[in-house]
Amino acid sequence: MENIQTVLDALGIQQLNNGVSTGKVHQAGNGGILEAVSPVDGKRIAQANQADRSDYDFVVQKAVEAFKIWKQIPAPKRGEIVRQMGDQLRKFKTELGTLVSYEMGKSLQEGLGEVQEMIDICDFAVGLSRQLYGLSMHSERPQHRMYEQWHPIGVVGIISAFNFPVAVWSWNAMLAWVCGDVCIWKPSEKTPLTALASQNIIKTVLEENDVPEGVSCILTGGREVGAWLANDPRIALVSATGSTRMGKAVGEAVARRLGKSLLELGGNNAIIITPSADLHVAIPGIVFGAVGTAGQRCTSTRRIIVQAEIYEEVKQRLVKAYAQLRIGNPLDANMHVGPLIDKDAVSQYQLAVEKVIDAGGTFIVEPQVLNGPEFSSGCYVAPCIAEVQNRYAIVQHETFAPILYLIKYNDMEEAIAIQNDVPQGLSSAIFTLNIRESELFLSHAGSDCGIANVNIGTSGAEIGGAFGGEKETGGGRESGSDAWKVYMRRQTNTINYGTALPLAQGIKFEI
Ligand code: UN1
Repeated sequence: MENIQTVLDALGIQQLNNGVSTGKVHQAGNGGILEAVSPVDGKRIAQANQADRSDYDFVVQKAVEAFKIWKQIPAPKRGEIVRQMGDQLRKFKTELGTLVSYEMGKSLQEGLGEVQEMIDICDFAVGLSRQLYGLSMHSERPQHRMYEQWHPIGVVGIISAFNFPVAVWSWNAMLAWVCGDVCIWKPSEKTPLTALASQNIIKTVLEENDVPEGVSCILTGGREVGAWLANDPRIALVSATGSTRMGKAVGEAVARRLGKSLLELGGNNAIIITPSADLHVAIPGIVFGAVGTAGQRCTSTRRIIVQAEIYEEVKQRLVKAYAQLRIGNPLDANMHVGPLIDKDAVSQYQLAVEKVIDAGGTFIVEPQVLNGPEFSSGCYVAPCIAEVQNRYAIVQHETFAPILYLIKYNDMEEAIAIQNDVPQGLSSAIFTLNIRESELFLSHAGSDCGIANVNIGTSGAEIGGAFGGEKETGGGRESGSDAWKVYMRRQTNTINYGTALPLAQGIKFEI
């Protein structure tokens, strides 16, 4: 593919890439070769030399040293450097968006959208660099002043997933940098090239601003690199995005050493469709949520909970909408749905389909693994819909594939109970024009998720809000609002500007 070669050249990606970077030194790791294969056409794109333990220790040492310098640079000055990174990302938006699409398999539109999220978080972080506010309190003692301030926390380990191979890093790194932290990124082993390309894009900014070596590090590699980060007391915060299984392993290891973790894990996101729903808005919302990124977002719509009176109509409309879907090369703007990430994901899709049937579910849009020359990678599957019961074990489980479950409800309390009755708690939505229903859904008696939307779907969150969820989703929040606080340590300060030493709580102590 000639076009892809041009993109790789522009992004500095070669046939064999240095998989270890301190921001200044980009070197081959000693951990063996990591192959990047495109799910679009099954072709090997390029490879990287991944990190072994000695590379890991080399990088962590650089990061620890860099933190000593970086934390002393004023936050707005760090923000200025992040601003320049945003400008670089603007320049390379088309190339990086195209590589995201080719290496990961999401549509080009979504690949470009992902780079846009990176640009947006840079802008957000620049503003934030002047707004790392603490509170001041009134002391109970005369001539005393109390306030809290936020200090940089240290080295941040970022473990990201293949589905948002670069945006999730930027949500973490851009905030961490303005907060005064340094970052070590372990990208998904399924998408190393977009990570190395992102580092190449910001490299000139690091150089031109004399940013200390170690502020922006990359360690490509598999699960063991994540485990090293999780177990290492030198890593102050481990931010991990991915499966609940991975998050539990990371969370346990970090907790064992009483470190800090930010976990953003699986979702099992539902949309409630009430009788007053505007179906012209709801149907595209459902379909985009369920088939966008081939159902591989953590916010993908997995369950539709429909009121009995309109159940048949919604079902028919969904069947009709699914019949229009075009599946194929995601770089072709005419396609709605690209491939799954790899053949293993296809097996998971097939396994889930079997489990749905075994449990008693009925497919109303049939599942299928697609064959033929345009699907030669073996990673393309048909988005499907099954009528199920919420209690089925497979429905309780997050399958990273475009399988949509249809569930019937009678009254609103039942709908909310079904929505909440899964182990995960990331994103949720309701389509209604009834203010009582929407307010109930948003109330403490409503959705138990970190994200609850009205008249929009479950995916496609903006960076300005805090992103994450409850229960097995891990409880962490990334991106907007006050998510920055997890990247800093809080310090409470009490200052006595008087001539006496009154004690708190009125305690008398005289010597
Ligand atoms: C993810 O799938 O890990 O809300 C993140 C969305 C995106 C982020 C998804 N902005 O769909």
